[in-house]
Amino acid sequence: MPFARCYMCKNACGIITSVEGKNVRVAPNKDHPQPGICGRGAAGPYLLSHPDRLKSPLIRQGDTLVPTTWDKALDTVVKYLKELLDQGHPEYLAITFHDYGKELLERFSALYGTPNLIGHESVCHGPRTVASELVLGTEGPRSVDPDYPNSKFVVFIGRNPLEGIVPDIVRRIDEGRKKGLKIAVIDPRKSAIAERYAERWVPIRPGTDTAFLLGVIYYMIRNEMYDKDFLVKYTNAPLLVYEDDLTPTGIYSQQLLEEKSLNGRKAITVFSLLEKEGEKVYPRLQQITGVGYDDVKYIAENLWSNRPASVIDDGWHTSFSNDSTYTWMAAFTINAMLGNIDKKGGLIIAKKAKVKLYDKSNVKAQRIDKIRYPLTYAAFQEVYRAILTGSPYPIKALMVIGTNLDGRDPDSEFVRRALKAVDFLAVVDVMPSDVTEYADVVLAESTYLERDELPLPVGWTLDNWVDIHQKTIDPLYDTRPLWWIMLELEHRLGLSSSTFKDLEEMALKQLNVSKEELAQKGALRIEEEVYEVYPYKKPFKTPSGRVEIYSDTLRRAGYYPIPTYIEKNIMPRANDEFFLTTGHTLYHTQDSITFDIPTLVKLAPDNPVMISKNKASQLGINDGDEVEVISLTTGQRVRCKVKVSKGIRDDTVFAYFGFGRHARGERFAYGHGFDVNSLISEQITDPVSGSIAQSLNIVKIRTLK
Ligand SMILES: Nc1nc2c(c(=O)[nH]1)N[C@H]1C(S)=C(S)[C@@H](COP(=O)(O)OP(=O)(O)OC[C@H]3O[C@@H](n4cnc5c(=O)[nH]c(N)nc54)[C@H](O)[C@@H]3O)O[C@H]1N2
Ligand SMILES: Nc1nc2c(c(=O)[nH]1)N[C@H]1C(S)=C(S)[C@@H](COP(=O)(O)OP(=O)(O)OC[C@H]3O[C@@H](n4cnc5c(=O)[nH]c(N)nc54)[C@H](O)[C@@H]3O)O[C@H]1N2
Ligand code: SF4
Ligand SMILES: [Mo]
Repeated sequence: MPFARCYMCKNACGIITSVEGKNVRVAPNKDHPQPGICGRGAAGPYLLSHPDRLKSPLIRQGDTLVPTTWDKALDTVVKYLKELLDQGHPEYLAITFHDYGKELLERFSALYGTPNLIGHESVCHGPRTVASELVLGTEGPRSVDPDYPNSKFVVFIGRNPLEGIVPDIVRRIDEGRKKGLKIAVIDPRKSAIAERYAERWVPIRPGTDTAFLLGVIYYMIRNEMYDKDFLVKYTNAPLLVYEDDLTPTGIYSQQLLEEKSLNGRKAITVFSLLEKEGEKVYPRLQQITGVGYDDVKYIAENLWSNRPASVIDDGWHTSFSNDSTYTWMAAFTINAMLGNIDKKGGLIIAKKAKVKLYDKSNVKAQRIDKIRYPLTYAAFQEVYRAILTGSPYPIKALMVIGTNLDGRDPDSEFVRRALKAVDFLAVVDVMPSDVTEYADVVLAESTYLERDELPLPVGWTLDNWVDIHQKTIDPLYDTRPLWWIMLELEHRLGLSSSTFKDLEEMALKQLNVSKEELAQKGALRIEEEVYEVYPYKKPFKTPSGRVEIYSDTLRRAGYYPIPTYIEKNIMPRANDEFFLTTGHTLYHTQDSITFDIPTLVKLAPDNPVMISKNKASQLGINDGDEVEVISLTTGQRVRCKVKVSKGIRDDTVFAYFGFGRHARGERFAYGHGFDVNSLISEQITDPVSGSIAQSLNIVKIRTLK
């Protein structure tokens, strides 16, 4: 029976598949370190016979897309890409994707010579990832994770693992709870985890987490709740910086809290500077965050008394505010103050291998989003702007691989304008999406049950595992896997003559596993220590090798170098105005194929806007009423139903994202719910990570009576 990864979302959990008669079945692989399966995964085999699926490549003929051959589809793409190469501007091609295919796309971009492989992160984990790069020298949410099974106290900030799930993370949290793990949740809405698992729900005002965490830091410093040894030895908390321009002196003090004169200038330790940042907001904490000192005390004291088996979770979807990078710098700083890094029950730096499928890069130009946001992980809105304005340089061709831009990114009108305006658009997908409607060429991918893939490191483990993905059946239609498509493009552009086997060998070598053994077991663990490696045996991959609470990288890029709260001028100003917040539902995957699967549509058919009981009664709104929601930031409006709830702040409304599909090719999805991203501006960003401040948008709710 084939070992496979589930690709009903991008978590790639381990499954085993089988064929029984005409049916393909999927089941959890219990021997995999990250076993599937959730409801969305269980619905996966339906894709094979889905009436809407893409069955062959398509090419644009006037207003419609018509079936074509692979030769014609690929040659059309190659012709356009060759023109850009001939003009000496490979950077005019941008490619976007969502995790899946990363290694293949990194290779293609490097060989072709475009720096503009830009993912989805500005609407997902951009802020926590830039913070984790700066402070810990690690990367995305899979590169550090709490040791939930051994933890005694975990704080989740705007994270709801019971709906934004990875089944194995839920299992690990449950394992911890059986052993007494306590949970606190900071969220404007009483999310599923706040409702079902939390001892304390902190209903914070959207966008103000940085102030809250600086309050926690201030309380901890004032009450001497910090691991002095860890901070002195392994962080730059004792680094002296000049107070006038915050440049580093290069000198580490023996004390954490110190101010003194150096070379005729005032110098201050990073830890003292941090205390001052806390002091700035502490007196106004309640006014800024809408929550109280009691919450600060509860969180600080539980973290401290359970250390090092206590942790602030490292977050996932975190693009909420205009200072979200500082939120996560503050969160990582608190973890360092607890001395929990790489400790049992604390915050673990995942010990993972990496796969890189190319040696030499032909990239010469600067990545387009890095011009405005030099430290960004990805800020794809800069690509739309470049398409529409030609500035800072033009983007003429776009390749979209397994991501649905219209549903994904803010300001749907802006996105659609750019998709219409781009000179050439190629899309690789398994289903029609909002984006395929704009495509010049659609490259129909085989579903995950019909394709082999490269061996890769397993995503959500703390230790180093590698797994394999084998196809269950041959493609039912004229579709191809992504690796085949990318290699064909390479060949036809004269960039390589590599085969799948070559890439597979490269990957196996880097992962240090044999194909035979992998094929036998499905997943293999590569022996490596998990606990107490960083920073005790190996330095952090930061410039100083320490935890960088102060970042000179930030300072040199023109940003404030330590976590600081940025004052907000965006807030509801009238009784019918609210912060709009959004998030993920259990029954659907982002803005993806699940919305077009009838069994899942039945479970979650639309997205009512959630409003507090108190506010509903003030405005005369009842549960189930239809209202108009008008965005004061994009000027767009929608109609939807209301869900009245006790579990949300009075100044905030919430709706699940991913609904309101525009593509008529998706017969079951079309017409269900509304598109929250039409109400969210692409202009309000976190200037450090370039991520969208999704929760700093104000909507007006109008009754229709
Ligand atoms: N079933 C299912 N599972 C999924 C996904 C899916 O779509 N469906 N998607 C996957 C992906 S790509 C991701 S990134 C993860 C997402 O997983 P999470 O990050 O856990 O999920 P979200 O639903 O985005 O959670 C956002 C929470 O933040 C709150 N929030 C909004 N604004 C603020 C704010 O300013 N401050 C604070 N403190 N809280 C705020 C919202 O109320 C919401 O509860 O889930 C993954 N797993
Ligand atoms: N307002 C608001 N906006 C959000 C969010 C939010 O909570 N609120 N969440 C954000 C988050 S966390 C994320 S991660 C993004 C996600 O946004 P996306 O990246 O767009 O979401 P996905 O579901 O990963 O990708 C969907 C696309 O992948 C295609 N697809 C599925 N399987 C395959 C396959 O095997 N091969 C190929 N080639 N294509 C496939 C689907 O048909 C669909 O077109 O959205 C973000 N946008
Ligand atoms: S979380 Fe669910 S849908 Fe996503 S890969 Fe795992 S089993 Fe599949
Ligand atoms: Mo995400």
